[in-house]
Amino acid sequence: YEQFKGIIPALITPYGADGGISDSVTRQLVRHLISQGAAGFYLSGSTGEGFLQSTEERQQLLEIVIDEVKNEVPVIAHVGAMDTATAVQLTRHAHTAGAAAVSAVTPFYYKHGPEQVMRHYIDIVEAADIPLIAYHIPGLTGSNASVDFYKELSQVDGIIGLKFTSTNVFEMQQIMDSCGEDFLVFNGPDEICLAGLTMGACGAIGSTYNIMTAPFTELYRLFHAGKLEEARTIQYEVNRVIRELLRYDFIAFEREILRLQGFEVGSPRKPIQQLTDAQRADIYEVAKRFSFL
Ligand code: NGF
Repeated sequence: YEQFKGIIPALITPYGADGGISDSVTRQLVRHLISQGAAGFYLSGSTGEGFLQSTEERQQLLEIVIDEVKNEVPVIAHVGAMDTATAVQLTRHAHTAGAAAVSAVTPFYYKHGPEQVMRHYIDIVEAADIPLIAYHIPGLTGSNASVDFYKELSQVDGIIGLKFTSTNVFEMQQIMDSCGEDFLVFNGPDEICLAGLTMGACGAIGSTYNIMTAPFTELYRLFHAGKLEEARTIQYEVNRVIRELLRYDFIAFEREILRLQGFEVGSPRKPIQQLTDAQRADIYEVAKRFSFL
């Protein structure tokens, strides 16, 4: 699974004037991000607003991206859903469409025990011949899946890794230590990308790579070249932007930066924050200060 490494944007989903997925802007954005160093794409996750889209839309987006990317970089389809049936349906489609892998958050809203969560993942992985990357994001799902749970999960055929979105780097390291070297762990929180790589993450999947692909790609390169101080300087720089981003909903903020850069990605779907003119003006100042324009 050498192909899964590097900096992978959790793609913002571009919407057109009619509110649907924009074919042309999606292609434009994906091309641009590849030119900045994107090592793959992660679709319809939190950043991609997968939970605010219909099953058909999630499938449509995947088809557009795969068609545009061809085989240049791997495309990971997030198929996570509250219900197993939808996740299975999306997995079968992702396989047919030619995705490199699928990924799924732990099922949310209802409180399930570990056996049910395990069953959910096994049903997904058995649905089609495509590798699965589990997704731990307790801040949003409320999941309390433990290190031991992931150890067991890593032994299931076809489950190749975990996207770990928590700033608990010790827990991340414990998962890596328990699951073995072949189990891929992706860093989730972009603000600690370097910390995650240092602990052994194979790469990083995150939202701010939609707007800062190039510096993070350089951070990744420097880390692997053993230039830790230079990598740290970049992490500090990007974190100054993330600090500004965290004053807003991250999706609203990133969409506005992309719009200012000429990508008409549209507004996020409600109830995600809709920016006021004053907020747009503020983000414009941030964009200027941090040389996005
Ligand atoms: O939004 C969160 C919540 N995390 C994202 C990312 O891990 C989610 C992270 O990039 C993701 O990849 C996805 O599924 O779309 C943050 O937005 C970033 O580090 C700024 O805090 O924790």
